[in-house]
Amino acid sequence: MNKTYFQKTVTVFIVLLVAILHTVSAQNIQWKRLGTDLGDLQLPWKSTEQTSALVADIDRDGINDFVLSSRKQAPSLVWYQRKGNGWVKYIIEDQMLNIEAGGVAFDIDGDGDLDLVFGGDWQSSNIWWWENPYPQMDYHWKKHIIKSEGATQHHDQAIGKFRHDDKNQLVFWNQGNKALYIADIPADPKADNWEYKTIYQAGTNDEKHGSYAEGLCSGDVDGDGWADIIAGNTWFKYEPSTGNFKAIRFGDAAGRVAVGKFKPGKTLQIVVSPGDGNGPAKWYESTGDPVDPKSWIGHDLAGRDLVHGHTLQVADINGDGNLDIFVAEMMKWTEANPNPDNPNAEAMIFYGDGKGGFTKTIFQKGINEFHEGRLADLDGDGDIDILDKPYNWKTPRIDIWLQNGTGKPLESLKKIIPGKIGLELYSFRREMDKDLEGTLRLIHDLGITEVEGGNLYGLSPEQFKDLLHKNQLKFTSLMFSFELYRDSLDKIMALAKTFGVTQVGCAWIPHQKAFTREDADRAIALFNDVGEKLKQKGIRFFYHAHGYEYAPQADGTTLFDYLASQMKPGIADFQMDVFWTYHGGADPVLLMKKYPGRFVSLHLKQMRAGEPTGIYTGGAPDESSVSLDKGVMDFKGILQTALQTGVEHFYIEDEAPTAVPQVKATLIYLQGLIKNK
Ligand SMILES: [Ca+2]
Ligand SMILES: [Ca+2]
Ligand SMILES: [Ca+2]
Ligand SMILES: [Ca+2]
Repeated sequence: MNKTYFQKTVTVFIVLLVAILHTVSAQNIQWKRLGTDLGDLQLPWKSTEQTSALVADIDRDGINDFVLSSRKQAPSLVWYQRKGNGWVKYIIEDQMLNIEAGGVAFDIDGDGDLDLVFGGDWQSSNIWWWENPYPQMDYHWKKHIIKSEGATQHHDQAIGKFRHDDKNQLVFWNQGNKALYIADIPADPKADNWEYKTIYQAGTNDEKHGSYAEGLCSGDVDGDGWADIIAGNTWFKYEPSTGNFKAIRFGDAAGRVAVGKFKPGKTLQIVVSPGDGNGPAKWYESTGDPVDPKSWIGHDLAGRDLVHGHTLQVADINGDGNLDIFVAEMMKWTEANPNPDNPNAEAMIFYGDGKGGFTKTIFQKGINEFHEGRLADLDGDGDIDILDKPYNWKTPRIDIWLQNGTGKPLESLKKIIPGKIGLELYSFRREMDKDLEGTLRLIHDLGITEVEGGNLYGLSPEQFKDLLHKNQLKFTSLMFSFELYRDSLDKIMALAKTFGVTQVGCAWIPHQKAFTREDADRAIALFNDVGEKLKQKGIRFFYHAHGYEYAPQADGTTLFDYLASQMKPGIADFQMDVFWTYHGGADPVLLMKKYPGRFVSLHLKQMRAGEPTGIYTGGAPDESSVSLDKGVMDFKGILQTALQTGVEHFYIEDEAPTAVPQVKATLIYLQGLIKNK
């Protein structure tokens, strides 16, 4: 056997093994189909042209609902409320409006509930928004006009803070003009006809679109902390100096777009699938500066051109902490043709390995038509399900696939709010320096009982403990330096005993410039050693990562992955500071899913918009901490995943000089998460 043959054989074997492992994990998902044809849901309407589908928690009960639109025949907009194990249908728009595919759910009027934006098709110059009647869910939705003149057809909308300030804008395609427009959400959004302006004019051939310019989403492509616009095969970066958007062509063929981080690093990757047309499904990554079009390279997903791949979604479908891609073709679009245009239409799931690799699986072939299919948890059990409505194949019709049926409903956040919400004392270090006793009293008055710390402000452990006790506070976690673990573990054990804590951590691994594998190895040896000794005393050790661990390595993993693989579970685990996780370019929710049971506690710390990520210094300005209700991360999802994955303690941390009022705002936000739930 020559060497090349041997290598090839080994490679083939590994590929097969990986394929088998992936098949098994994919097969562990038993998809349970529900549908209007099976009597699980009421038909939406009589219309045979079903255009868009959105998933959103319309009634604010913490479980997703969904919205469908149609044309040709009234009603043109309905929503389905998740109730018990089924859905109840409500009509939003009883007129016939010729609503186009696309649409977006967003709190347009800022009253706390999600409103809906949809545009008209080739027969209409309109874009509308409908006002959510919450809390009267069976009330009429009032319709408002965003655009009522100009060219027709508005396939796809997105909303975000694209102009680098606190205001949100609506971005929309207008296919009749091949133009991408932006409109500030006005101070009075109920006044008809918003002002809008062109940010991009699509050419005739250079987009390589199927039928027309389409596809729109938002995401922080370059990791500068601000949401960017991704449209067709171009992404748009706002230029504050000119007020314009720089168009950066990232891909050859355009179409539906979605973004996600399929491998570690600073930038997002972009997925394209042909919507109303044919072409490849590809994912694109920037190998250098994402502002440079030449830095982008594409990778084909399906191995062939897709036919009307109108469904494109990104989510962690199998819950392994790695993002997956769902792409599906249409089966029929020609109205006059009673038979399918594309009888062998496929729906595919590409399972990501978190390192830029994908395993293709076929979800359906030649059975169901997918058009604007959506991935979301539709039944509130925490796993990703699929919502679909065909465009005009066997319509009217809705299909829902529940992952492993409806499992155990997610636990209520009441389990941790307010009782388990503690405070990292570092947040109030400025106040404690001036008035230790008064600050501890303030913490008590905020309703907090559990605290984490390490600095005793010059007091003896007994004195500090007495002071905590006097204010009904208790240390549940203590932090010490790497050097103290290395040199004086007995001291740490004595302090843990005095304060009665069962968790102790270390928040920094000493290193020069970049954090290296050698640095990690030194830490692994120490953490496993002290972890064993602490475990014998009933104390659990954790390492608190600061972001430098998430830098991508040559093999597509991170040194955090390495730490997690080498530190022994139950002996040396982790505390997640969600700020530093995000700052290092990782996703707190995906990371908790990837390493369930390894995070013993969380630092609840929010990041302001405009703060760059994918930074490996472990340092940021104090002012970049904001209250949990502001900033870029969704703490509801983070807390829900924390509950699902076994996190035991939660400490609010706020490094800003305005920490006291911000922690107060954070506590109000957390109370809001359990209101009416
Ligand atoms: Ca609203
Ligand atoms: Ca950006
Ligand atoms: Ca996955
Ligand atoms: Ca589910």
